[in-house]
Amino acid sequence: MHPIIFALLLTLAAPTAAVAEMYEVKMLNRGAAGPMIYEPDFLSLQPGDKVKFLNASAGHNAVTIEGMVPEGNAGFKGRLNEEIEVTLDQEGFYGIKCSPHYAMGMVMVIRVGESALPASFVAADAPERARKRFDEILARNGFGK
Ligand SMILES: [Cu+2]
Repeated sequence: MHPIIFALLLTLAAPTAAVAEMYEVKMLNRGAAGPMIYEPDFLSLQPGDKVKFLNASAGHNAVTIEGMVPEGNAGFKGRLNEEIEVTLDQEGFYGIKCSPHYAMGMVMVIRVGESALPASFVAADAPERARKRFDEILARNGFGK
């Protein structure tokens, strides 16, 4: 057999490695579900997948919320108008807020892996409107009380 064809067959036979996915989240002044919103507001990822936050409207950012990241995780902090791109390697739930619009309920949830919703995530301190949106997002995705 020609060596090049042989090499090609070997490549085809090799098991396909898990390819990291890239997800995009729009930061919006107004979305289909209301004002000051991430679209989508929930993502379920595999460890190693990436998320990029897009400036669909100006004046937003994406920051992990204290007490709403997996144990020992440093989280991330995008600057205002920064289209931050993050790789999420650690399994668990991540609560994300827009700093200027946290009190208006601009939050989202990312689940990495197959982990269950930790009680600490539900108990973490959040402004009333943010908490209400968290509850709604979690319930809609099967993590309700
Ligand atoms: Cu915002």
